[in-house]
Amino acid sequence: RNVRIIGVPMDLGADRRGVDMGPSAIRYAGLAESIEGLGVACSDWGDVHVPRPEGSDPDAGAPASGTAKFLAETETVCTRLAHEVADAVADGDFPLVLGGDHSIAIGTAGGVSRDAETGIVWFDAHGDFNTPATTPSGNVHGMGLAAILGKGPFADTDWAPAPNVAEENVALVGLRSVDAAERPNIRNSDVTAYTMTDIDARGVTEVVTEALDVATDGTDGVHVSLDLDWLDPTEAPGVGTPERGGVSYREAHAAMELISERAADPGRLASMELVEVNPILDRHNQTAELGVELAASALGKVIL
Ligand code: DIR
Ligand code: MN
Ligand code: MN
Ligand code: MN
Repeated sequence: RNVRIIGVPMDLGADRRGVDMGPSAIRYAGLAESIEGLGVACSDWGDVHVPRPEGSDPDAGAPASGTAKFLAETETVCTRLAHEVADAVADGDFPLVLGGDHSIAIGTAGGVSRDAETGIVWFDAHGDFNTPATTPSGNVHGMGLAAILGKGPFADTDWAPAPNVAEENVALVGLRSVDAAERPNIRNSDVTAYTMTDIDARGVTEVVTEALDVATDGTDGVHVSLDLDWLDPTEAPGVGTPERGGVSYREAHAAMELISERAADPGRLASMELVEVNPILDRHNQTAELGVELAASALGKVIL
């Protein structure tokens, strides 16, 4: 399968500026060359157009209760991205989406699940399970998974809930920062959530194997959503909301190698996205380079 790179220079869903440069930073770190080095064909389809925050109204499109900043623009961007991703899948390509803040996952998940039952493994320090009623920040990047699953006011929109993603097929991996009001949103859902404590106790191999079982059970394919703040900030300093106590370099690679094993089973890995890379906050593009390495591992890089 041909890998199709789609950039989304989106920063409207997060407070820290600079994450819009994530796609450039990841390309600069050698993504296409690295994939081609695996013997996998790769084409770069450029960036989805994203409006600038200057000149945009942060409150436009916000639901009556609570807040969700730049929701009108987020809808526009995610609708465009969903179209691009669905086109890639229809053409038989593998969509590899580069963020941008994590709100873009609403578009990726919508596109990849348009005509296929899709499981999701969501690697993140955060739950991204806030709704406009529970968000402490108003930032949509903290609501992406709730939107994909049609929680709260997202249920009534035609763009946010992913068409073919069942909660039972969603696993979160690596949680260590969940807001007090967000917690019941996760608890009262049918997603499976693995915290860093689970990884401490059971090891990354067992946890990720189980997460993949959740995401592949009865589905046509799996979407891997990789928020780089899943890793410890010592490895991935270039993110907007670093949280101490994340997975190590070795653990992250082990997880991606497990994903690649599932990809050997044709069609199981449906799509992947790398999000929240912020080169302004980074050290010498270290986080983008790490993202490239992890994508290569997920796509089948082997040592021997
Ligand atoms: C926080 C931060 N839970 C919020 N979320 C982040 O604003 O909703 N998600 N950073 O990746
Ligand atoms: Mn089209
Ligand atoms: Mn996230
Ligand atoms: Mn996060």
